[in-house]
Amino acid sequence: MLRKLLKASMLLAGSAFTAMSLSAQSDTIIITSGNPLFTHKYTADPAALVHDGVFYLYAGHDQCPPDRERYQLHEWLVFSTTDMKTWTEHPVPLRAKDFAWAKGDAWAAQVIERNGKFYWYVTVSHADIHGKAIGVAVSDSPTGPFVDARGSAIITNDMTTEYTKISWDDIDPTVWIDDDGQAYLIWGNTQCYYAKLKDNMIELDGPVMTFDLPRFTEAPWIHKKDDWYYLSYASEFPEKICYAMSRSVTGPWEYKGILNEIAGNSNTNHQAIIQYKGQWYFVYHNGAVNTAGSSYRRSVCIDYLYYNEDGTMKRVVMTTEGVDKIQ
Ligand code: FUB
Repeated sequence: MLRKLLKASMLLAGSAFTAMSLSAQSDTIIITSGNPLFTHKYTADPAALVHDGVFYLYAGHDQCPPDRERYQLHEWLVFSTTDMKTWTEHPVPLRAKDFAWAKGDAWAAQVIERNGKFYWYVTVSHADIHGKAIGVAVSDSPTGPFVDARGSAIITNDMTTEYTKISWDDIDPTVWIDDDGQAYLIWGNTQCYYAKLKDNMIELDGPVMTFDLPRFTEAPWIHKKDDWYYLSYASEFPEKICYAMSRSVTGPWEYKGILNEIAGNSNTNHQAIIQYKGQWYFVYHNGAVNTAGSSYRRSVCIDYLYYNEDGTMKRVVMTTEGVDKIQ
């Protein structure tokens, strides 16, 4: 670790945007000063993982050129911290082109660990089957490098046409391993889908099923606290984050309302929720970095998440100060 730190170059948040199009070749230390976290490149669609006492943040890299207004992401990024202020950006761990069957679009994704391996479920566009698809990559390390675990998509658009004819409904995977060891893949746009995963984490173990969630747009995320399961998701457009609660990961889900309001200057508002060192964190993105931030040039932010005594969640207060340094 010490050698890595010595090798790393220092990059202060708030520095010029010249590194935006560069890929990290070695570990880079970034001292963050608030929200948005990073100002040297655009980061979107956060996912979070805590492993061996380290907080890992995964994000898509928004690379939309100045003369375009569209989602343009070719790779995913990984950052880690142990104090919530000093972040290490690791070399790019995975690109859309690492899936030979995909034609691009590094959309939302999530990493989960099982039996010492790290599985990264990603959204991409399929090269041969019209529409978005979900792939899964694997690594022995949370920072990669990751490789395609199957050589094919685990979910394709033609598997869900009975629910909706749109081509972008098979996006935004989240994965949950329940207390009995059963893993679930949950995803969707317009319709929220779920399916059991086999123990190998790279094959479905049953049919595609659906959750009924009011005004569901996309970005499902499952977490659990005490005996409650929480399914948070992006709702309507521009997106707020809403959530539902259940005693079981397969529902039924009871809608509980808005968790986070529309995030500044971005139509999307893609959340991850995780506990680290005793504190709950709400990770999301907005379009508020520098003067060029927008719905297609997004930036990850982190704020605190608090619960009420009955287990419901308090509405998130989005801040520019962000969260405090911890030991
Ligand atoms: O980044 C592309 C798409 O925008 C994601 O897949 C959605 O969740 C939305 O944030």
